[in-house]
Amino acid sequence: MDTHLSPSGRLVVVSNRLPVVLAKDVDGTWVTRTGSGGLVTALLPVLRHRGGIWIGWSGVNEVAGVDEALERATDDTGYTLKGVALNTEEVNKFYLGFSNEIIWPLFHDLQSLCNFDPAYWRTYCEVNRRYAKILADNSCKDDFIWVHDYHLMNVAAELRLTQSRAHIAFFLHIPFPPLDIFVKLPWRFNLLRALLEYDLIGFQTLRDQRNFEQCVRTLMDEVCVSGQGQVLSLRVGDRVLRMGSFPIGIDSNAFEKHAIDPEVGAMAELLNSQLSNRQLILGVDRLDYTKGLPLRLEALRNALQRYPELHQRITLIQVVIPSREDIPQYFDLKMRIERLVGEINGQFTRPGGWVPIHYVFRNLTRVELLAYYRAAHIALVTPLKDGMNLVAKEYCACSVEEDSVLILSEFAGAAAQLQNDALLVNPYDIEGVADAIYHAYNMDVTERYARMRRLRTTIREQDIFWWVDAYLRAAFATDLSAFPLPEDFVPHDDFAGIPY
Ligand code: ADQ
Repeated sequence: MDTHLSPSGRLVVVSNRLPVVLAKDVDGTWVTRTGSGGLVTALLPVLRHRGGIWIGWSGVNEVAGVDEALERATDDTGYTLKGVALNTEEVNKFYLGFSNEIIWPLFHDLQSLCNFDPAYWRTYCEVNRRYAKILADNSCKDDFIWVHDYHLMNVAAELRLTQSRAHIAFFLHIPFPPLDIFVKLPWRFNLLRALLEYDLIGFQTLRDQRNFEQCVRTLMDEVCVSGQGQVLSLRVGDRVLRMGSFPIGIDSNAFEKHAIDPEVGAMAELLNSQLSNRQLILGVDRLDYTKGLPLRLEALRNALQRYPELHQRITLIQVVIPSREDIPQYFDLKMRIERLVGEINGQFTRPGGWVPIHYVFRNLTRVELLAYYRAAHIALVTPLKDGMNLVAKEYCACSVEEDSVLILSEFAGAAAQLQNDALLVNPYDIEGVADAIYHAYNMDVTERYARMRRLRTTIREQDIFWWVDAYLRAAFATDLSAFPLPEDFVPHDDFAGIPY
């Protein structure tokens, strides 16, 4: 998988957070637990094999004892963890401020929610400089440096100021917005110039890549884009860099294997028996305005109004994972969701019997999450915009009976790969989503099998290990024609509802 790295080169990963969670033991010493996300699963084996470093914020404000705890966590692993210290003000202005009150809404096409506070930008630059300094002190020119996500877009530019010539690549996990939206950013030129200091810029989808390309072509005279395929070449003065789209996958095998655990199976069976043979519709989302939860609930209400035969035959279990509740917008969103759930349940519940929406607001254990995935007959994944959306892929991987249906927003990155076999919907179209619910409910089992089998095959073939491999190949390949466009690619200005 990692044969593309230069022979002596280590892998240096840089992300906002380290891949471990720190907590205090009863005696006050720090203990660490390895995170469980797909990125961690994919990159830790490469780090173990090649050696390397993961640089990121520890997630705690204290510094005493943290370095020692991180050293203990990687004693015999062959790689090291390097913490970046952030104080409370930096967390507020860099993380909650610039990253989550500006870039997050703007890049999800919700510019009216942005708070373009100039102080946020200054702290973002300072914190990115700190990451770059730690990177400069801990890497050498043969290393392959891989920076992740929107919190750290300035790191390459800051690193170049230290005269570093290391190979430095970037992957954006969230969407890249269209030109008309991107230009609202007061620091649009600074940010584009900073991104162009990377050697490879990776996006989730061709659509994100094309948005970036249009911004660069329109706003930066000195940039020349060339190439035909999925990985393009950009010349900026005497520098040449690359950009490409690499849809992130999941550790599909691990999900499939865990989904057939007896404990998961028993819980899934219990869930279904409690729903008395109704079809279970599942939503699992972090509390976030990009996930389209109020519109999804309105769509369910619309389906129940227009298709009375669905009464008592379907139940929506909507799981909302608590997130950023101390931010007023998120707290308001939670209130809105809870009011809607109350209204819809008030409208349709039959006392002593059917309740159309079961609302769960808490973190789930892994067994619970997998049991919900496995038990559900239909998944409703309807974000207004999403870089990829891993829940859609995890749901399919866990649908081991292969008789379930995925309803997916055409504005989720995952739709580029799953569009042929999911039921694609526009999340803003309440009647359209309601029709998709009705369609999914009535879909016969032969069609369900055929669609879900193909979805699972795609997800299995393009898993997280395939993604790491494709990214590293694009970084080091000498011949970019090895990256042709997909056969169903839609030409540049042709929007046919297909999310490239
Ligand atoms: P993320 O929020 O990191 O987003 P997303 O794709 O939204 O990832 O998936 C959510 C993840 O949370 C899933 O992996 C799911 O299993 C997990 N999860 C669900 N319930 C949980 C729980 N109770 N506790 C802990 N984890 C839970 C960013 C972008 C996405 C992109 C990903 C990956 O915003 O668009 O898909 O990165 O690139």
